[in-house]
Amino acid sequence: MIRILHTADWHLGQTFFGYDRSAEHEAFLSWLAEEISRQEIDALIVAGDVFDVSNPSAAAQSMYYRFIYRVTAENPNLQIVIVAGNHDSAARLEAPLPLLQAMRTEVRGVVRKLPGGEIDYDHLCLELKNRQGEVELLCMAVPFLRQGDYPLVITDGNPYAEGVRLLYGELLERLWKRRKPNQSILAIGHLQATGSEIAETDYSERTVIGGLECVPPDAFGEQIAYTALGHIHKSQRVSGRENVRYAGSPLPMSFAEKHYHHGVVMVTLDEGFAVDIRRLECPKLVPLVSVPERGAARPDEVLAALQALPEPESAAPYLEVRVLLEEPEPMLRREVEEALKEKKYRLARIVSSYRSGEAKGEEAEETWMQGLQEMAPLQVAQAVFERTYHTAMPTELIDLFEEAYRAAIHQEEEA
Ligand SMILES: [Mn+2]
Repeated sequence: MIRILHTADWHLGQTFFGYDRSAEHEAFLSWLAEEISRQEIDALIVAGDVFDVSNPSAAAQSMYYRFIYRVTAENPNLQIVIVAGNHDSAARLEAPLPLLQAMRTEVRGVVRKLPGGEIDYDHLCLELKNRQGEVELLCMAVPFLRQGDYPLVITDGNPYAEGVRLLYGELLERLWKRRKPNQSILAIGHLQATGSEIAETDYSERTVIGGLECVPPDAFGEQIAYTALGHIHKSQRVSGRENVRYAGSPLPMSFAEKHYHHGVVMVTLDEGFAVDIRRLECPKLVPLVSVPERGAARPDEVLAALQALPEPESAAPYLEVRVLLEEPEPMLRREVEEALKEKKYRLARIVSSYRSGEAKGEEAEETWMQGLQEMAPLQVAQAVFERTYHTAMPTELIDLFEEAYRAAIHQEEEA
């Protein structure tokens, strides 16, 4: 028997609308350290996006190393496997590997190539030991895959999805060959699986438009006892499969995630199967509050609701204010701040929606334009196109836009 904790998307160093979150990250890591000891965890699996940005601050890095040192010192048999996510710098995350290996911690960020140019599959295969010190878990530690990281597949379909499927297939074949009957197989990945549920107004997951970069869940073969995924912040099973999961982020990354249950997944594996899978919910240190609770309201209603906000019981909540406006109101922010002056709330953002000028009659009552913050980049481009040319954006342009968007995001991540 071997027991793992699956977590992902820590986004250490993230600020929330300018507010420092280190207290929340510290609280999560200290809760996680306690759970690792209490639940007698053999291996901690971190499925990518350890840091929020590719060049994390000294404070964020220090928090990360202190955590690894603490849990491996407190639990002399604990093993850790970390893969890089799209927010991490693959090379930077791997740089301290020689030191981390001394603490039974493996990191995979870069997909290495053999001298002949073939993918070094063996480097992505790891062995994890049970309490008795025997290898019981064979692990494919796959980081977020960029172009060139996965095998090239000539296909009419989606070369990314097919390449990723082939890569996991190759790894599974290798592991299955050397597997002993009592050993289980674990897959790790940082990707978007087809059919996974994301928050519609949330772009922190950097969901690529149009579902082009989705990986079908059958890429993870039936012989895999458990697939530990990262990237999507909402904890979920993939396509109803109990043993293919996103752990979800431990902290809400946006207001769209405020109703999620944030936590980690504990999995017990035995004789080739995940015999017990349960979620451990992590404590929420700072609440997220929206005024009004749903939708948006007129300025006078919003200001009255702000004045009526109860005193928070613990840490000052992050507050989102959503207003419906007839026309721009330059004094609005001042008035909102004034209403909150005596209150222990952290104003994160004011989202304004305007009545759409073109809508007429009854329709006008219901038609409000979304604020820019609520829209995906493609939606913004489509709206401008429609307004300018009075016709929908043609598919070729949508494709070009998506390509340009991906290139821009990629450059930003490489930077
Ligand atoms: Mn990610």
